[in-house]
Amino acid sequence: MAYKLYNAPQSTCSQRVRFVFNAKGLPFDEVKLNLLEGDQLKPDYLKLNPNGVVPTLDHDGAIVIDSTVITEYLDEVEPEDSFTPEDPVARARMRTLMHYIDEMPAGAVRVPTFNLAFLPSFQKMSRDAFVAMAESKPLRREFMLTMGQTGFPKAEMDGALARLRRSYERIDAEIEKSGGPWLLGKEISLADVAVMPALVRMHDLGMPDWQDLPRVVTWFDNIRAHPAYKPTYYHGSLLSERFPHLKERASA
Ligand SMILES: N[C@@H](CCC(=O)N[C@@H](CS)C(=O)NCC(=O)O)C(=O)O
Repeated sequence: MAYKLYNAPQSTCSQRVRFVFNAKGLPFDEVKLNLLEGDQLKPDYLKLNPNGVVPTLDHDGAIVIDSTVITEYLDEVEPEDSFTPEDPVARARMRTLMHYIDEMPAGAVRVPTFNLAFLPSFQKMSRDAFVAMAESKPLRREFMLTMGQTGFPKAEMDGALARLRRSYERIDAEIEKSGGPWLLGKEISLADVAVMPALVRMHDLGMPDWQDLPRVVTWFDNIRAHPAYKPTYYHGSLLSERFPHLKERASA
């Protein structure tokens, strides 16, 4: 059973998969792609993942893409230390939350990420090079062109931050409903793993806008204390560790 994970240290979607591997104590080979240099858009990689994004899992030659699909796949083929409830109703609830998370915080977090962390790199490019790079992206072409080389406008940024805030409130409500400490109750599930990187990212960007929600504060402390957290967020996995201009933003 050999696992090869094509991913990127700071990629939020990759962090979900690394967390599950680490929590299960499964060895995996990591192929690190440089997303700003366009490794994810090279023809050989596009054959594996036609979306031109990370992560991609190669399991003995079987290719699985999309981070939430990969985490579910891993939990099926390596059921020990399961992240999936046995009860079908609870399982459905977990999947509902995973869909919500992809729709809301995971999508919204890209706006502050790009504006605050990646924009300076894009601003160094010529207009032609930037447009060519944006147009080569199968999934994110329009996203990149909307951002342009001046960044997302304030209304877009405000909208993303509002969607993130509503997501924290939803997490709070879910924990209250389940009794916590995790989203579905006593056991950590793939829904917790799915939402983790968005909160870690906003904390890293110095905008942890959930300090008035004690259940979310505790959830965040708990996930950072999980044994899989440190190996997942090895040095270089936080944007503030890669982009010196973010250092002063990041809180301790
Ligand atoms: N739905 C996909 C989204 C993957 C995704 O957006 N990956 C980002 C990094 S977190 C990426 O590879 N971006 C490269 C690009 O935009 O060119 C998943 O969950 O795997």
